[in-house]
Amino acid sequence: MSKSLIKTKLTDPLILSLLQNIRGHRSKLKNLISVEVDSKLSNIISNVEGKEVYIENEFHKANGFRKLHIEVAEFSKSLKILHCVFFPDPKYDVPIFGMDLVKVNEIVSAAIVDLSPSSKNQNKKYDELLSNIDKSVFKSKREIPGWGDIFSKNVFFASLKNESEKNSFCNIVDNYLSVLIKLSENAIADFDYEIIQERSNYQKNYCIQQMKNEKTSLVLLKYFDKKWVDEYIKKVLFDF
Ligand code: BLA
Repeated sequence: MSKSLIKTKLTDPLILSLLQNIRGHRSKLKNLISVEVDSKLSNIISNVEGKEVYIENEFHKANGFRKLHIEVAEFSKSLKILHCVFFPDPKYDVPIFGMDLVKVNEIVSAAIVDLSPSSKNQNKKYDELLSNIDKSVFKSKREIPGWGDIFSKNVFFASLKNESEKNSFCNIVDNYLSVLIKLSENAIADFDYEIIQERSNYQKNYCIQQMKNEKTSLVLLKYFDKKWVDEYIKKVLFDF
């Protein structure tokens, strides 16, 4: 069994329920182990008035995954973020699970989830299942920005306006994770160098594109200097 490192003082019910769900799915992975990371980068707390920061990270590895990362963060007691990326081990034909939830006071301005392709010939067995999930309740779907060509055609991106939309988003995340776990259970390691190389390049591109999202760095730059932010983005969020 792995330790849950996030002790979270966050009491946000939506973030806590997503966190619980993600951890539940993660616990089904074989050989799950937690990975220790320099505590200066994993737990970041500052109480300077008006500039409060609270960031907690969990890192694990498991069969089929090189890095399972969950982050919860709160800035100035008003901006709350749940960020999660499960990077597959490039030996396996498993997509990249990514989600981001951005909540300002009670408004969820951005809720995004995807199983993104990790190679040109990604296993498409579950595509139909993902596109059949009912997404009709959402009133404020959002457009994927230019850097988001890394996402699949089933990427979901919306603002969440009410309880029913919040619940539906939790269901979508749950469904996407169920598919991910199934795919990873059935995956067998490849040893073909070219296939592995191609998958590594896909992950590298995924990270490079994510780093073009200025909204991530702009928030961090309000609280930390540029050197720290660059290191955090390259080493903690989107390393390859
Ligand atoms: C948007 N990300 C945002 C926004 C903020 C952050 C403030 C703007 C909210 C909005 O447009 O309504 C900030 N996100 C963060 C910070 C961290 C974070 C500070 O994770 C971590 C410390 N972003 C990801 C991942 C995905 C992602 C894994 O980190 C998707 C799988 C997506 N975030 C994403 C997208 C947007 C966003 C698509 C909207 C960007 C836009 O519309 O320009």
